[in-house]
Amino acid sequence: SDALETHPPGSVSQKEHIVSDEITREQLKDEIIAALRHSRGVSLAEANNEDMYVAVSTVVRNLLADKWIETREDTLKGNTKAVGYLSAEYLLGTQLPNAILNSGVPQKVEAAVKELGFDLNAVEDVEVEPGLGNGGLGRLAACFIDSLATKAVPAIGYGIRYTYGIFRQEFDKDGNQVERPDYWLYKGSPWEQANYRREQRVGMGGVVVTTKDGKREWKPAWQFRAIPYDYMVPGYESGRVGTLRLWSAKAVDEFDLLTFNRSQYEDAVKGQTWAESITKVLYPEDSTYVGKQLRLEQQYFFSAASLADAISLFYPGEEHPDMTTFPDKITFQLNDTHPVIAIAELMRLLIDKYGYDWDTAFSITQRTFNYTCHTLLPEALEVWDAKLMGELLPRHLEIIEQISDWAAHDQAKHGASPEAIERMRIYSNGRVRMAYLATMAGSHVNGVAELHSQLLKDITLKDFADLYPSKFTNVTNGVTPRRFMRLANPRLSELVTKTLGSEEWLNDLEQLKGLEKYADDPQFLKKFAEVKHQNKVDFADWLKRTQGVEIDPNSMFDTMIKRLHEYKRQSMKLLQVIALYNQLKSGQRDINTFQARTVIFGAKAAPGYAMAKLTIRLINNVARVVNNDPALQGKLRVVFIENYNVTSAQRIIPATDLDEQISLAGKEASGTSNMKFAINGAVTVGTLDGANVEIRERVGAENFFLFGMKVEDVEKLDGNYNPRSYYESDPDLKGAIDAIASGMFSYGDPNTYKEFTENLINKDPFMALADFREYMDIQDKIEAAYQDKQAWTRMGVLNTANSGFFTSDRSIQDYLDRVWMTGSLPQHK
Ligand code: T68
Repeated sequence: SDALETHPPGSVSQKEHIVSDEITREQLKDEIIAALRHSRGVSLAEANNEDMYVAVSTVVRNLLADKWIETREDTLKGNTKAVGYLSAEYLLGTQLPNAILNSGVPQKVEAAVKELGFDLNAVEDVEVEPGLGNGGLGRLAACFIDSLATKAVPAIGYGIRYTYGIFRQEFDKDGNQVERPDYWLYKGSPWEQANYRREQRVGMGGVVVTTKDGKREWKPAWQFRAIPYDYMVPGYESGRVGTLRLWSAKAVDEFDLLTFNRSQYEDAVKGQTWAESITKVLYPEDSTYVGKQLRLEQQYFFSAASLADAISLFYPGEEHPDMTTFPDKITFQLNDTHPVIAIAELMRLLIDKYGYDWDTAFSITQRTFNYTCHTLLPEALEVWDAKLMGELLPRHLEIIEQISDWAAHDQAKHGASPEAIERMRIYSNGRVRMAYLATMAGSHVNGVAELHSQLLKDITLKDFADLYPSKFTNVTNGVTPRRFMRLANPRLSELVTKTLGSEEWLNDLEQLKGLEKYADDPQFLKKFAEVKHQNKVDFADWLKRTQGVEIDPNSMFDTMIKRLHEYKRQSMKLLQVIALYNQLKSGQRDINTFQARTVIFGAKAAPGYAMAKLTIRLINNVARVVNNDPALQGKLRVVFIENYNVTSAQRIIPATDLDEQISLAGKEASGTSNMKFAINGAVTVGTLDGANVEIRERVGAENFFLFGMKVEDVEKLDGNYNPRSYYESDPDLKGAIDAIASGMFSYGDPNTYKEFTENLINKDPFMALADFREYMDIQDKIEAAYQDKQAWTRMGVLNTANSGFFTSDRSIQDYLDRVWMTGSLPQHK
């Protein structure tokens, strides 16, 4: 009945169905040629890679269309409670390779493209990835919708279709990060489909009035159109295709028509632009809260549109739906606090629109929502200025005030002290605390790794956990092995499949355990090492091609890829590199016996985060100095991948020997690249932080290089930490910091990095100096271990074999069992 019956842009097939499993290679070729002609207006002879990219994408979409429609129909039957995943970010990565893999006929597609005279890799390279997220949180959402589809869970991912995704990073001649707009849609996207029949209206501003019958009614000052753009989310071998629905803002036409006369024409056009500005750009801050009005507008815009969509999907055409059944039809997962305003919106709809009393409305709301927290940093918690919220969403603020009072009451009933109740206030002193709102007005709260969930209970949300212990649970993050193993590392995937005898491990990742028995098989180790080497050669070629940098595939690839943040401690890694450099230069370390290393960084910094940007500049300049010093004979190299994103992660991870996960204990909620590296057979050097703890437990302490303070040590040191004492007592550390301060990496200018060095010596908020010595020492152990190539490879094998737990399929199963209390649709193969 609803949506999506229109053909995708450029659709060519007038046939009823293309049944993917039955299609032949010849038919595929015909379809592709037809798509070239009809959607691109070119013949096969004229077509370039871009034409081919669009044509193949169109044909693959067509292959998936029936399953998409069928999955939607089965979801809406309502026999199995659906999942609504609410996330302001989805860091999807490229779509074509994943869609081909999940089309059911990947070999036929590959063969067809080849026989048409094209190189599929080159065709795939045309795609610009939608960078609709900052980092871990957005990528997690993308892994989760992949796993939901693969596990045949009826689900809709809801989010925002930003016109500009995360900025494209360039380095200027001084090594500074320059942010360029990411207009990823400049050539359109064959993967999205505007779905006008499911358009919604979202209001903002205005006033609340009391009606004659004593009800409160919100009169918004203005309205926006919310246009959904739908993306297929093909499951791996599940016969299911889920939906990602991203909202785009547009002006309401009527208003334009009203103002459309000669004098007001300009104003009307302005209104249009202004409306569209809501979904214009992704905020590039990944870990500090910015209380910008536009951000709250984005949050409310997509939350309100998504709720309205869900209600109209499950109660089509009903003016007075029985909303007491809503939580049995769909459960909403709040990905961090960004969509938490949805709680107040559902309350508003239930009370003001559908006429429920407060208690009934609150009970429905509580049963509908669950909340995932992704941080421990206090500065990341969203606390909205009540005045701002009241101007934008006056009725919602009223409702939140009421929830806040209800919460205080309920806490008292549960025996909380007046002081505790004060600390737990959702709304006080002109501030609205979104994490507290989510905790009180939803059923479950979860952290994203065991340690993180424990710290949430012990510190961040302690008062709540003491009162409502059963609300709190853990769901350790996971990553999709389809993208991060099968697509990113085809060589290792093939070796695993041959060794295990089937491809079942790809949706039952614990089967990797079967590799353990080959950990001492020299033949297998040789093949495993060969895979890694080939991946390194490929990566070196790619780096040469794209950045003009040459690296040696025989050196150890030592990688740190993640957002740039002081708590993650890229600075500590850099100090180690400089200390190494000093030792090699002074002869304290023998260049002849030194294990050649390529240190690979990839990181974007929030544009307003000065220290992070200064660190980027320094890394680039250390690279310049080190890489051009002939005394090192090329044995130590530093490379900074420009514009690190999902696409480059897929190239770097399979080529890495050593993975750096060196955050200060208690700061990284989970980390997810650590999981991707382990699955791909890299060895981790890391602190006991986030999911590192669980990775180490599973892969074995002897296959993980642990160093640094534990959470308890950090707590003890807090308050009387004196970084200068470490600086003064450790010659390597002093030498590294002094080298920076001397101007060695700034053409002799001692001022360029003054803030960097002074900050470390005097403040060092994330205690890099305290962990430096242990970090240097563990790096020596790593260097020694790497000399025994077979032993090193064995460690890699045991990492791969024991990382099956870290599939996002398992995370989703945990959510199903512990949070959502729902299951799967029958799989339709
Ligand atoms: C990350 N958080 C955690 N936040 O840092 C990481 N924040 O430990 C964890 O593995 C990952 O989430 C998945 O759980 C983020 O990535 C953001 O990107 C973000 C964006 C906007 C506002 C706040």
